Formats: sequence, structure tokens, C-alpha cells
Amino acid sequence: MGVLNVTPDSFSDGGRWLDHDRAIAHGLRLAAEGADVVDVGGESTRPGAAPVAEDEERRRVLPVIAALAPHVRVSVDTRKVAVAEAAVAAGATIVNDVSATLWPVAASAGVGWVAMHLPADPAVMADYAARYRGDVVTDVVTHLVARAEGARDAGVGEIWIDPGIGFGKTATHNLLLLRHLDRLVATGWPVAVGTSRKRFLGPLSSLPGQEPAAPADRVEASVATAAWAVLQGAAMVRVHDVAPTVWAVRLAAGAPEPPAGGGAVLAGAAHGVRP
Ligand code: HH2
Repeated sequence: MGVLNVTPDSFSDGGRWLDHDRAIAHGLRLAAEGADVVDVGGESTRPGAAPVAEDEERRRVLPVIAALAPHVRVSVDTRKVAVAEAAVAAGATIVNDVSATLWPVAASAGVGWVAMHLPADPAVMADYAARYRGDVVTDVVTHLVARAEGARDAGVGEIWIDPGIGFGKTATHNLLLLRHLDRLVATGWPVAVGTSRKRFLGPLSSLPGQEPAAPADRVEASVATAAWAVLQGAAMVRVHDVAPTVWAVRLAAGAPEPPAGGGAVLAGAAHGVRP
């Protein structure tokens, strides 16, 4: 899943794709690089981000979704019912729902639904981080399985669960969730994971005594954690850097056979993308 934030203030790519033509071109590039889904969002969920009015969020995402949908599967990253409904009408076939509350929209529209673990509203979630009762993994698994079962009973046919890395979680919580991802996978629900460029990777991507790496310098750590997640059984990774993630994930999962004519081939070539 490639990330396409049509926002001025996303923590990593804020402002880059606010212009619709640039956003559409970037979405097509993500697809060419190997993204099976392009995730279009019009509201940042980073702590302290300004809330976005429904009309403005629709204005940001709908033309982009409509332009991309004939070419690649599109998900809409929103917490608003009206935006999700309009996005589906424009061609989105997955509701990527960080609030894990929009399953009625997915059920009535007959589209997929990603339920992410979000313990508190993003505006206040930084203060929430310490409040797990010792076992963040059990809390997250219990919460997501309950939501997924509720959605299944309401008629949603395609359900993904996502631990919500970085949402109301300390770096230790994030690392515990990654280390024990097999427990999410063992629930049987397909698991989606988003570590891409997130803050907890900053100190893990710099030398001792240096400042934590900035979002753009967290690519290697993002790719490594995406590959780890896939090897643990995650079925989808949500990433900003699609090409290196595709190459890394494919190679980590087992290097492809060399082509009959000889010479090495890197994963990604099937999509016409050269390293
Ligand atoms: N993370 C972000 C947004 N949406 N959706 C899912 N399913 N899983 C995630 O981990 C996830 C998500 C935050 O990243 P980003 O979109 O890059 O930033 P922002 O919220 O600032 O736009």
C-alpha cells in the first residue's frame, strides 16, 4: 500500500502532493513501482495536526481518487463517514480507517475495511502512550479482533487489522508490537502494518550522540521493518517508499530465479521499475 497524503501538514510528505495533478502523478508512480493499493488521505493524523472540515477533506481527495481508480486499487484514509462514502462513490474500494469505527460504511458499500488500533483521539494520544496495562500486544489483539468480528457480523467481506504503530504508543510499545506481530497474524485476520518513516525509527537510524534521523532519513529503517513485518506474516505494508520496499520484501522473502537468458534480476523489474 503506497501512501499518498493530499495534505499540507502530514509528518513526512506534508505539502508535497497538495496539488491535484502532482498527487495523481505520484499515485501513478507508486502503482508503477509496485503498490497494489494507493492510500489517499486528506487529513493528517499526526499528534497536534489541525482538524480538517469535511468539505475541505472531500475537495482534497475526491479528484485524486477518481483519477487513480481506473488504474490502481485505491483506499481512502479517513475517519469521517461522509468522506468515506464520497470516496467510495469516486472509486475507492477500501476504507482505511484509523479510528476502526467506519465498518458500517464498508458493509453498506460492499468495500474492504482496514481497522487500525487507535487508543485515543490523535489530538491527545501523545498523553495516552503510557496507559497500557503492561501488555500492549494483548490489548491491541483483543481490541482489533473484537472490531473485526463485529464488522464481519455486520457483513463486511474484506477486513484487515493493523496495530497502529506510533498511535498512542511509545517506541518500546511499537517495537513490542513488531516483535510479536506473529500474535496478530495468528488471529487469522489479514494483518496490515505501517511503520514508514515514523518517529520511533528516528533514534534507531542515527549514530549515538547524533540527533534522531529526520523522516526522509528513515527510509532504510522503514524498509527493514516492512520486510520484517512481511516475513512475520503481515499481508500488507503501508509505505511512502514503494520501490525500495518492494525490492527488499521480495528479496527477503526469497531471491527470484535468474531469468533464462542469464544475469541478475531484481524484484520490481516485473513492474517496469529499474533500481
Ligand atoms: N499511519 C498513518 C496514517 N494512516 N493507516 C493505517 N492503516 N496504518 C498506519 O500505520 C497509518 C495509517 C500515519 O502516517 P502518514 O499518513 O504518513 O502521516 P499523517 O497522518 O501525518 O498524514
